[in-house]
Amino acid sequence: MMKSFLIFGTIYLLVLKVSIIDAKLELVGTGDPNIDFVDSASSVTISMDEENQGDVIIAYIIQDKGTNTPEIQFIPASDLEVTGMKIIASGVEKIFNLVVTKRQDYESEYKSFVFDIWDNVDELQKQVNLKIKNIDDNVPFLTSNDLQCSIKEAECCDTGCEYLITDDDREMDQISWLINGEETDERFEFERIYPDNLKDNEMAITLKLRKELDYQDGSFYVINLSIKDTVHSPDPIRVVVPVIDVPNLPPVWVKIFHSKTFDGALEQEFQVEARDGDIGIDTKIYYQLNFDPIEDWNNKVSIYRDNGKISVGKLDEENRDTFTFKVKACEEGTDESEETCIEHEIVFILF
Ligand SMILES: [Ca+2]
Ligand SMILES: [Ca+2]
Ligand SMILES: [Ca+2]
Ligand SMILES: [Ca+2]
Repeated sequence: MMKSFLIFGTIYLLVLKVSIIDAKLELVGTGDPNIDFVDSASSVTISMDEENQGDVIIAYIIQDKGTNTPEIQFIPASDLEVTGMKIIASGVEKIFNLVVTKRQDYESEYKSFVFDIWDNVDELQKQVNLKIKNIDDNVPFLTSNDLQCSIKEAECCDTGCEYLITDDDREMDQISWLINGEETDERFEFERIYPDNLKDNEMAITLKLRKELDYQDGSFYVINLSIKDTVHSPDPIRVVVPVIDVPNLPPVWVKIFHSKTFDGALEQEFQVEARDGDIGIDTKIYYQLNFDPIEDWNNKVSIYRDNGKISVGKLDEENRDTFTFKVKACEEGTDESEETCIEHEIVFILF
C-alpha cells in the first residue's frame, strides 16, 4: 500500500516536472532499489538484475503529447523477443509502464540491449540502453582430470596436483574453499594458482602439504573439500589422494627368536622371516648367516637364502654348550647397507 502510494507519488511529481520543462516523451525511473536508472542528455541507461521472476517494470514512459501508445524499436529487432519488452498502460493518463516480461540471464550472450521508445505520431524518440546485472545464481564446482592425484611420502610441500573450479557467474574472487575434517586439515591445504589458458569462468587451485606424508600412517587420504561463493555452499567434494611409498625403511622381522635350547644329538630346523619395512613396495627379502668369529661349527648351521629356514646339524660333537651367530635379512637387488638389511643375534644352547 505504502509502496504504491510512493510510486504514484513519484509519478505525480515527475509528471509535474515533465510539464514544467515541457518535454513530450520522457522516461523516468520507478524508484525500485534493484533497478538503476540514469538519464543522460542523449539516452537513458537502465540496469536490472538477471534471473527476474515474472514481469519487471523498468521505467515509466510519460507521453505528454500524442494519444497513441508509444512503440519500441530494438536494434537488432530480434532482441524484442529476448526481453519480451512491453509497453502497458499504467492506469494513469499519459503514463505507461515499460516492462521486461521474460527471464534475463547474465550468463547468456544477452547482457545488454539498445532500443528506442518511439512516439510515431509526433516522431519523438528516446534511446534506452538496458543492461542486465550479474547476480550470484550459479553454483561453483570442482573439475579435474586428476581427482586421483598421487603424492609421494617423505616429500614436502608441492604435490603438483591441480584442480579447476568452475563458476559461470565468473566472479572468481568471490570463491572460497575449506577442508572439512581435522585429520586432513592438518596435513593438506589448497592454494590458488594462475596457470595459462584458464577460461573466464575457471580458477585453479593446487594441493599442498603442510608436512611430509608417511606411508605407514595411511596409504591414501580422502579430502572433503567445500567450495563456496557468496550464496552457495554445495556438498563437499571428495578428493582422493593415494600415497606413494618410497624405499626409505629397512626390513622388519616378522618371525624371530633370541635363543633355542635343544638336544645337540638331534638335527633341528627353525624359521625366521622378515619383510620390507616399506609395505607399499614389499621388496623380496633374502637371508644370510654371519659367524663372528669364524669357527669350526659354521658348516653345521645354514639358512635357505630365499625362505629363512635355518637347518642345524648334530652339534653334540662340538666341545661346547652355546653357539652364537647372526641372522641377516636384506632387500633383494639393493646394496647391503643399514637401510636395506637388518641383523639379529641368535644363541643355541644344548642341554
Ligand atoms: Ca543466470
Ligand atoms: Ca556463483
Ligand atoms: Ca550470474
Ligand atoms: Ca617408505
